[in-house]
Amino acid sequence: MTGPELAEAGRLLAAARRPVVFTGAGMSAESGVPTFRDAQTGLWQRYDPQELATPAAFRADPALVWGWYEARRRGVRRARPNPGHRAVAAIAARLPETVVITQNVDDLHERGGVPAPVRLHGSLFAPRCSACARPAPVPPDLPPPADPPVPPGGPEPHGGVESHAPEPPDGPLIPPACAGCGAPVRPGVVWFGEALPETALSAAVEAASACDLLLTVGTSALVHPAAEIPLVAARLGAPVVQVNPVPTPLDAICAVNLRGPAGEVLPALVRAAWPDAG
Ligand code: BJW
Ligand code: ZN
Repeated sequence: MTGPELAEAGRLLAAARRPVVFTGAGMSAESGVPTFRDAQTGLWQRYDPQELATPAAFRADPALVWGWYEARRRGVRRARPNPGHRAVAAIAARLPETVVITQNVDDLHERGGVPAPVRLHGSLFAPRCSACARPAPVPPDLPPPADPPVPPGGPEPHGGVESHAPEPPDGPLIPPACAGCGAPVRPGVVWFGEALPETALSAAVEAASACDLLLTVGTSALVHPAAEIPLVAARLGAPVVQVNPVPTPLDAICAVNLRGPAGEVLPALVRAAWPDAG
């Protein structure tokens, strides 16, 4: 990331009234939540998505799949929003028409100060019946550490993972039964081959069509139809600014590519847009 690129992105953000912030797994990487496709650390380097993230995988081995998602949910509960999540919340506070669209299934945007992001791929915290779709309670677990309050204008708390009381070991876990029909409860996420939630997808397309800036953060832009959201904005003339340490298929349509981690680049971008703020 160079000074002129940051200055240009800051100028675009300061001029925007209806920005969209479109996020992927890289947004939460500095909170300790693994991405999917990064070399060394990505989940799909260690696990086969066909065995864990498809409806057929759940039918074949519900305990394997449920146990894997419960372990990930516990990991997310221990994680804290990082300065990038706080910076997205600062943008939304400054520009009330901001729409945050996320592919992430964690709850770090909410805990970072964005109350209702548009969720394209569901949530680890919304289990439902695999047969009748009745919402099911999130299994009880130990309370997470409280997120520290952000002092107005004060230093931003750092993200990261905190350890706390002992938890069940990772591994297969028989899913609870639906209170309505008795079928196994499944994670409330969108698996390969499943349709995205219609309301969320329409809201995302509508926001991307109407935005005057799209900021894409921490996504490889390989998974469709989500990856088309920045393309919709670009096609209709909105500038696209990308935050990612490495190139992606979106590079070519971006007005500015800010190479670097979200937890550092986004706070710098907010400072570049509004030098007088906090
Ligand atoms: C940092 C950083 C830091 C690191 N700071 N950055 C068109 C073409 C080809 C295929 C298809 C197509 N249309 C549909 C398909 C099929 C398929 C698909 O896209 N496959 C491709 C992978 C080939 N899509 C689907 O199946 C979708 N459904 C569908 O199309 O349904 C059709 C249908 C219609 C009607 C009826 C029925 C069906 C569903 C896709 C669901 C995706 N689900 C997952 C799992 C969710 C649950 C779970 O968590 O387990 O969603 S897959 C996974 O990928 C997850 C993510 O949301 C998604 C996107 O990944 P993301 O966020 O981009 O992460 P990474 O790891 O790929 O990238 C991280 C990036 O961060 C990298 O670039 C790093 O450099 C960067 N980074 N550190 C900033 N600190
Ligand atoms: Zn049911």
